[in-house]
Amino acid sequence: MTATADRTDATDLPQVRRLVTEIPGPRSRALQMRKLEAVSAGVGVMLPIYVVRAGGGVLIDADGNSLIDMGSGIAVTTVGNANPEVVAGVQQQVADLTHTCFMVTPYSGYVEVCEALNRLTPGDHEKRSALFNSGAEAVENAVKIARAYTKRQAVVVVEHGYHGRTNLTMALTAKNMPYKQSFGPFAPEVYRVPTSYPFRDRGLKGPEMAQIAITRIEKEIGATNVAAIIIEPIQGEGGFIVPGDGYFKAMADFAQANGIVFVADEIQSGFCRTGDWFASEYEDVVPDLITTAKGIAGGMPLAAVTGRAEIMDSVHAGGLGGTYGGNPVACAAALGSIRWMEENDANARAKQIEALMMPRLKAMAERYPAIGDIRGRGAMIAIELVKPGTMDPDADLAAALNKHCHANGVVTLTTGTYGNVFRFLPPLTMPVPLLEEALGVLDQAFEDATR
Ligand code: PLZ
Repeated sequence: MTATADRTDATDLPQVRRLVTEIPGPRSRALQMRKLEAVSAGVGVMLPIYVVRAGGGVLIDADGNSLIDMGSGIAVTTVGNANPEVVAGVQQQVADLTHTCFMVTPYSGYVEVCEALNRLTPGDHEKRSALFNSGAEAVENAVKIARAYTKRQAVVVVEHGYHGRTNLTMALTAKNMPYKQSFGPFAPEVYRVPTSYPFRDRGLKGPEMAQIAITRIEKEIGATNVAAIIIEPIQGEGGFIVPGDGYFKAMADFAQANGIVFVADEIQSGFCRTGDWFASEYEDVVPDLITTAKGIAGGMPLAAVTGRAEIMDSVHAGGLGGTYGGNPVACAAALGSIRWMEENDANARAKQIEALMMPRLKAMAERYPAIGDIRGRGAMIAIELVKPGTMDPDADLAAALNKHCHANGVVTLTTGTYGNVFRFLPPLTMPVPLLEEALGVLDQAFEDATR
């Protein structure tokens, strides 16, 4: 652990938790008043501290508070916020040119990002990539590509899945509130089958859950009607659900045996988050298509679909695109981010974070019976909270812990269909002492909430 304990990661921000006002402080509160007057109420804010700088493992707010960042802006700033490699690439690019539209007059950064994606994603077959602006847009395009290739229409997703907020991806997303309520009608030809959720599957193993899902596909949809099966290897917004061993592989094998395009949505789990470049690798699954976003570009908006050349090339020229997809500045950020991951053994860092957190969380579970489950891999770890002695989700406790952590300078996130999962997504540049301090604050939060 010492290898990471004394690293500096080239941020000049002091790596400390330090509160100089209450949270949120007066400047943030004033900005939040303006937010209420200027920004749609539909755009919620979890913790209204207005951030002015960030790096390493901290966020600095407008009042000068320094908070520990245990969320990475929802798994985005994996390489650290304002990572120097990203900043340098962006600054150079933005001074050279900001935009041409790749579909009009191209530039090399786009091609280089696609080359990197083709090289780093699972499988050594020939691949192609296409770039977009957001995760939802990548998932939508994966569906377009799979339909064009298979000439089939049905899309299969799983319970607790999350794929975005656009119309098609709302249909693909499981949870109603807040994502879908009042926004229908949703896109047709989307079918949901069981996932593997070991904590709640009453002892059923991964392969058994896959068999239930497969039977549903065969009997209710018909395998020959299915264009794509889309699954997150570890479900993010659904509650950091790690499927039972064998589930993900069985679903991939079924898809590939039936001419169905198997799409791994690695938007949250990809790019070294779980201790592998892509979480699919854990079960040696080689997806036909893989969607990426978030961690790919150190905070700049970029997303991609990468996959088998014959599938990706089956779309007519001009069928994929968009004004900003693969913007040169976002591509420069991605190249900086990927270089940092390769040069700094990002996967080892994610594994170190897991090795530090797991025993601490297990020790807490001994003392706090509300911790029903601890799960995740690498720097994608969560605890599921229940009413002690039952399986009943305790969303109130998750909210109370979150509130305590926020008030004490640790930016934490909850997740899950039942809102009862407390998740950790630290940047891989998180200094070990800060990570330990954040866990100490969580421990105190449990003391307070369960006393
Ligand atoms: N697929 C697996 O995790 C985004 C959503 C936050 P976009 N997850 C965070 C929120 O409340 O909007 C996500 C994901 C997976 C797709 C997406 C969508 O990515 O970049 O938010 O569109």
